[in-house]
Amino acid sequence: MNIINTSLVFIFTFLIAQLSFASSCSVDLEGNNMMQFSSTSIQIDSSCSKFTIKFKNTSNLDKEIAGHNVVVSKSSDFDELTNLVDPSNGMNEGFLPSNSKVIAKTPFLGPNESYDLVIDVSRLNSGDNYVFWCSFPGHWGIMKGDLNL
Ligand SMILES: [Cu+2]
Repeated sequence: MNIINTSLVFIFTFLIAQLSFASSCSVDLEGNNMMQFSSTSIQIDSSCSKFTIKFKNTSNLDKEIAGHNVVVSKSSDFDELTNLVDPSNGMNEGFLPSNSKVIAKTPFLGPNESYDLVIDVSRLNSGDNYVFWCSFPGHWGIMKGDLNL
């Protein structure tokens, strides 16, 4: 009987640990009508192997006029990457060419569209500073936040 009780406690503790682990490896993020993200800072727990930004565009503007997306890069690569933004690269690419300095990105989203952006945490170093930003022309001056491990 004692063994069974001990086993149940162990299994229960394990399940709770899994649940809290899962909840800490994702965050909800919205982009709105005012060209603002709902958060300006994202902290990733180093125990996460993958981290998901659950992004939703709550704006009512068509994505061709003012779509929103999320790009993750090092802070030090931000200027170089924003200079590469060109609509000829397409909405699905966030107007960005293929570039190894882009750690993760979503397509541009229109009203009420959402996208789960999965970040490979092994690509982040705890000593470096990262940013998440919207690569729609004119947006990243405001739509930019810090992301750290
Ligand atoms: Cu935007």
